[in-house]
Amino acid sequence: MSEMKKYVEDVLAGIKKRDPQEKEFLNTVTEVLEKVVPVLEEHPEYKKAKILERMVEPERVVSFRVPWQDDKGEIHINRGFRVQMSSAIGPYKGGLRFHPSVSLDILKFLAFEQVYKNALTGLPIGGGKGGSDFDPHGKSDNEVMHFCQSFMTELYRHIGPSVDVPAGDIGVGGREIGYLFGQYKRLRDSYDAGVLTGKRVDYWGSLARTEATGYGLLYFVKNMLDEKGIDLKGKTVVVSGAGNVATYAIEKAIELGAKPVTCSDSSGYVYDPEGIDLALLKDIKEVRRARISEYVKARPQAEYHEGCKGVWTVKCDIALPCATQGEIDLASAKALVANGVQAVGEGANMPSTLEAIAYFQEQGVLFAPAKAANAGGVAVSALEMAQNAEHLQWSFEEVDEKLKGIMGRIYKNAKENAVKYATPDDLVAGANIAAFVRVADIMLAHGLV
Ligand code: NDP
Ligand code: 2IT
Repeated sequence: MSEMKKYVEDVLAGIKKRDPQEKEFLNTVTEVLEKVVPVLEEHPEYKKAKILERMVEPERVVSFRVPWQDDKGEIHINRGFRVQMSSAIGPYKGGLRFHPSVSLDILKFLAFEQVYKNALTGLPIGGGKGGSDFDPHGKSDNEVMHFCQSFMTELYRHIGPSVDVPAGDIGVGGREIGYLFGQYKRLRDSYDAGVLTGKRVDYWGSLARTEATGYGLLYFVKNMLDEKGIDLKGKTVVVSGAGNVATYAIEKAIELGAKPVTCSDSSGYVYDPEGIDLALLKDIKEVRRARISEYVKARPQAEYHEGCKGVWTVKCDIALPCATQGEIDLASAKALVANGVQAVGEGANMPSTLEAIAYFQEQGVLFAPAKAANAGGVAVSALEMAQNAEHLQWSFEEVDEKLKGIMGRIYKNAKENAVKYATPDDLVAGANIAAFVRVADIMLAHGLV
């Protein structure tokens, strides 16, 4: 075994030994480190400076109690976290997730991913992630507000426009960002607009931020298909999720002439052979905050199936997982390949297991990895920070054009590094290497910190 392969294995073994319960974190670190062996060989200075050991240890982790009272007067205690993984390139930047599955393990995985995703955008942002095991499903606006206020009452001391800038993720959208911002502003007595991104556009939010992750995913996938001479027009697309990322991936897919036929939530999935009715989807999820099963009441030709895994058995040309981590396992990958899938674009963070990714790549499926393909959201968050700093708001078209340019550059960068260090279509290696080198070089420039 080469010296650098051994170095990577030792670092991974160290994580396993220290934090054996952190399986998701170990998965994502494994994906990155195993791919960067060729650049470690080219740059022995990284090992000498113990860059890997530093990268896998968060700069800071904050964990706190979040007490709140529901509408009936009952008291609940949730857990809040912020993982500040790396400030090498800029203030910590990354979303907040409110979901019962949130744990330190999940947030360390997401924060680690975020560092390299953010590096790929080319914008001045470090990486972090936070959230709570609070479940917003079925809560009233008043309960969500009280929870957000309590959460921010601790978080505010750890964030700021040049310190750490949270945004949304699963369970955190414009409504939650509004309540969080209101409480931050009250506690600090200062209108620091750039402390959070994903704000509503009527008070310092960026146009096209809501659309950015889904649109960016389609821009990335289009770059990948164009290079192979494959036309997105007329392609059947299977999408999972029915939240922010899925909705705007569906919107852009339709705009580009493709036909998305599914969407899902954690209860089940919808298959609409005539193509998803976007207005209906938005009405159910954004206006009514209802379950996706409602869809078939208005579209009798559509089918609703309990359980979300079945979505990957629907025949398609392109699969876009946009719900959550680990949703495509090896069995689902095999079902997709057996049905002739040509490309997979990850809108969610780490939606494919490592085995599923390996299978797609072995079978010659074009694969767009999450940290490159879903970077459009955080990229427009960084543009929101820029607009906030100059007290201006850019037009939708201006932000969308910039987003298109950024996604094109991320694709080109990942592709060039795949060609140079791996195999030409291995965008997983290409993206990881491009991001890793940027972070590592800046860490070296900052000395031992
Ligand atoms: P939303 O909360 O808006 O939507 C999440 C969707 O996924 C919902 O339909 C939800 O269903 C479903 N879902 C969530 N958890 C599970 C689960 N455990 N099993 C099955 N379905 C589930 O979140 P987003 O759209 O913002 O986020 C989706 C993914 O995209 C996440 O992986 C997130 O990290 C990633 N991402 C988000 C970005 C953003 O800007 N928002 C940027 C980049 C990546 P239900 O309502 O039933 O819970
Ligand atoms: O996973 C992600 O990139 C996000 N949830 C968006 C983070 C951000 O700061 O906009």
